[in-house]
Amino acid sequence: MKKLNVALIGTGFMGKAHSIATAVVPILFGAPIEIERKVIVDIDEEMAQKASKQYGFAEYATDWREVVSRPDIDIVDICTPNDTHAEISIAAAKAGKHVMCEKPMSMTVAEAEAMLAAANETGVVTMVSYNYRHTPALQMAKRLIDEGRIGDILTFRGYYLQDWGADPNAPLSWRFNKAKAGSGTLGDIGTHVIDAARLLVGEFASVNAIVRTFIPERPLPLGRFFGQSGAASSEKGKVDVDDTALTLIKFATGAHGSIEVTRNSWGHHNQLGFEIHGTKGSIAFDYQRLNELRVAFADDPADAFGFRTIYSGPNQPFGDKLWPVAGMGQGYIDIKSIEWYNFLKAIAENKPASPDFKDGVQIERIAEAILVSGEKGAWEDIKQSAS
Ligand code: SOE
Repeated sequence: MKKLNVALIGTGFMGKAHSIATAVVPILFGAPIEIERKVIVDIDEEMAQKASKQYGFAEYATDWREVVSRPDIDIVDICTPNDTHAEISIAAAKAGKHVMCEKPMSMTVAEAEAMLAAANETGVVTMVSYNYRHTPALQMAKRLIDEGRIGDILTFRGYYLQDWGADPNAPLSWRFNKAKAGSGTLGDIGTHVIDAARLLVGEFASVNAIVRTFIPERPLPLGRFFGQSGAASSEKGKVDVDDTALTLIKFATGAHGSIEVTRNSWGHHNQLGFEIHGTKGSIAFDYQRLNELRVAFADDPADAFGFRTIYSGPNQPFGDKLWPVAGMGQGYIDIKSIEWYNFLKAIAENKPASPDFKDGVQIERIAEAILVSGEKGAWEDIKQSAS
């Protein structure tokens, strides 16, 4: 297969992560397809130029529209704020480009459905960047579940806790603005746990949630900032999205569960995790200890029974391609690289990637149902089968 040229749109935090992943994926995995990091795009020319040098792209540009229609571009990698995902990815898919899109896929279910329809029209490969599911320990959890090692799943208890939003003086990033982000904590980080829950347990049948905004206004930011923190003015602006969502879940399998998400939990920096209890054992994972999977199997000898820890290494999924000794430590970039490896492999094999836009639509449906449930204070059923 010919070498494929990548255009990366967005030079912020995620642009940096995707740049490293696309640079190292051939080294770590032996690329399933040769790629060239061709052009990086930012509306700010100075940032685009700086990023092309720092992140190692051959060219830079300021207008994504010109770039996604270029005949020499094969893959469009969308790392921009949420309000641009639909427009860029529809244009890219219609131009026949494969699309990697940062999460959440879209601002609304309708947008996600339009993105999926555009991709279906041209048959391009798509992926939504729910990166945590590619963590080897989490993939090990999936392997154990699929092999029946913890029996039938009874309950899922998930969470994603961060603290960068806990300070009322933290500036009003676009992540607190409905017009830019679509929703708040739920879309930003809750969707990662929804993705993990669908992967490990299965489809959501209905949800019942408490959704709240703790800090209704914040200081306006002074200029653009990288990541979550930056200089702020003394003037304040309105927060019009959720700070937290606590959701009860009924899964289609009959299992039940809960997901708690907040960016207002002091001391929890980037803590995505879950416990899954089955008829024959339990599994626990916490991203702040991402190299560890805690397991307890009912048939372990009684005098040695209890949770024990599996350290990720060559015996876990993708571990053989990373580092040769368990416990050496895998990290964020390893996971982003696994994500890119899976995407490129799907393109090489002309198969759907996972999670793709179809998964993304279903995650948007669940997130929207959680917000509706929070408003109504009642159970909401989830529409199934994105086509
Ligand atoms: C901010 O909450 C954020 O950058 C999210 O947008 C990412 O998805 C998460 O991985 C880290 O935190």
